[in-house]
Amino acid sequence: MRTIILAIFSFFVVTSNAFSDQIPLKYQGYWSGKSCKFSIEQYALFVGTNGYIYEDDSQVEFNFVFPKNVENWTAFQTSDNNPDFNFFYQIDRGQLVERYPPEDWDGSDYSFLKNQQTQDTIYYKCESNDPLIESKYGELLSLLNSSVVQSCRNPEQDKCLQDLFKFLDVNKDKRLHRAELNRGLRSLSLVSVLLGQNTNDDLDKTTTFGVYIAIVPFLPLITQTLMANIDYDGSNSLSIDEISQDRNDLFSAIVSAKDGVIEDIRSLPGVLQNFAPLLQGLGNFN
Ligand SMILES: [Ca+2]
Ligand SMILES: [Ca+2]
Repeated sequence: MRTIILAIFSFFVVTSNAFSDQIPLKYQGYWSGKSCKFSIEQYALFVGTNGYIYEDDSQVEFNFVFPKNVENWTAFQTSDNNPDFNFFYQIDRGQLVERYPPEDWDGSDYSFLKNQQTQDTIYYKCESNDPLIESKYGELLSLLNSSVVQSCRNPEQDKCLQDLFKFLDVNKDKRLHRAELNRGLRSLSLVSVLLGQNTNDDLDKTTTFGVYIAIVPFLPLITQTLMANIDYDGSNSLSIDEISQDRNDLFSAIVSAKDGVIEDIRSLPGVLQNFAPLLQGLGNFN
């Protein structure tokens, strides 16, 4: 199971291999227009320790980022240096200023940071997350606020596993129950789908959510397989000892379960290409 958990989180490691430090605390939190109500402002930005999620009336955008200081601004660079997501931030009188480079930017001329050529976006700091954003992305927001991504980008596998366990163990009873495993898989799927749309310009947020909602019914099948093979003491829950054991015999069971799931998923839209290799990884890592 340790290798399975790591296979799942190698997904994060792969997408985040260029991380440096965490995003500075002053940027972390929930930002929007003055009223802080998404229904009024129609745009919102949540910044966590290692990534952000942005939503407006037409799109939703998620990225793991690593921050870089450039002339009193903080660049949120994505691990693949995607030029579509080159945003620069600064705090000015308590407000968050977001600036982006001019079109056809060469990637090295930072003069636009001094001489503004594009329209800045201004965000106000909100005391709490908008309930609408919280209900849609709550699991993702807690993942962004947890230490999981930071730990799992390092080769220290024990720390990754422990932090992942803590993140999954919502009621803190040191046992993972089915609902907690389902929640973990839902977070992972949402990350997978949101990152998948970054390489596909044709997707709007309705399509993205359609894909996510299509995945969700498959997740309990994966949970069921994990539980059936790893709950060694029959407690109907997983302890950290149980998920820390390497048992080759469980791989054959998982391979047969995920083959069925992948077959079903292949009939879904192409954005799931991110998700299928992840499931395949469950059988390939050992
Ligand atoms: Ca628990
Ligand atoms: Ca157990």
